[in-house]
Order: sequence, then structure tokens, then C-alpha cells
Amino acid sequence: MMQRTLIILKPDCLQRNLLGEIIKRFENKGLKIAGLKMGKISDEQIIEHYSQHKDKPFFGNLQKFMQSAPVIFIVLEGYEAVESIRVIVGPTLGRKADAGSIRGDYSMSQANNIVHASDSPENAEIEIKRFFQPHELFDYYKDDWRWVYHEDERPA
Ligand code: FUP
Repeated sequence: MMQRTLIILKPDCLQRNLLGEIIKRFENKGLKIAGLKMGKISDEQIIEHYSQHKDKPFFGNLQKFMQSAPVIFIVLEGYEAVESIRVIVGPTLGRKADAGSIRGDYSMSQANNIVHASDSPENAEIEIKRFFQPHELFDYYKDDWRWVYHEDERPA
């Protein structure tokens, strides 16, 4: 099934000059960029986005970090993209993530781990709505999908 998912390139990604590297990995994998923009995360957005952590002791520092610089918001599209992207991104704790994953190759930390990626199709839908207006998302023909996917995986 074709899915969309929300990616946030976090402040450490921008400050460490890794934006291009990370976007390149998603492009190389065969994912389609449906939306992309730069912005600052508001107080309201960060509390909603990490609502499962908002009463935890680390939340204050997590909020400070996520608002310490602008971030890049990206909506990626692909066949079973949500799970596939979590594999590319790797587990939360960068220093234990497998080499080859984004967090494994570029990060040592738990919060400063380069990228956020939605963890389920349901959350992806909610998170995309949180950060993107409908007119900021694009439907277009992706030419290389003829080669990235087999016939029965790609849209007609
Ligand atoms: P993930 O979905 O991999 O981003 O991870 P989580 O939902 O578990 O965590 C969300 C954010 O909280 C991540 F940036 C990591 C951060 N975090 C901490 O800073 N300390 C913790 O003890 C747990 C999570």
C-alpha cells in the first residue's frame, strides 16, 4: 500500500551540515518527496508531537533542543513507506543503532539523533496534518518509479 510519512530533520542535522546527506539517502532509496519546508516548531506543536513524553523528566530538554534552530519538515511517499523509513532511520538511541542506518552512521545520542520519522501509518497521518497544509503537499508523476517498483507495487 502507498503511504506517506512525516520526517523532521532535527536541529542537530542542520547544525552539523547533514541536511543534504540525509535527503540524499531518502532519494537514493526510491522515496518520493511529497512536501518539504523549513520552519520553527511552536510550543503547541512540540507538546502535541511528543505528547506521550510531555510529563517525563527529559521533556524540557527535548523541547529546548527541538526549538533551538529551524528544522526541515518532509513528507515522504512510497510503498509501505512508514515501516521502510523506520528501518533506514534506525532505533532511537544513536550510539546503539546499526551501522548503515541514519542514526547508526551519524549520531551518538538519544534526542540528538538527526531525524524524526512517524512510527505508524495512523501517527503519520496525524503528524502530516500537524505540520503541513493540504496545498503544501504535491501529487506528481515520479518518473523513476517505473524502475524502483515492480508493476504490481506502483500506482497505475
Ligand atoms: P523515536 O520515535 O525513535 O524518535 O523515539 P521516541 O518516541 O522514543 O522518543 C521521542 C524523542 O524523545 C526522541 F527524540 C528521543 C527523546 N527521548 C529522550 O530524550 N530521552 C528518553 O529517555 C527517551 C526519549
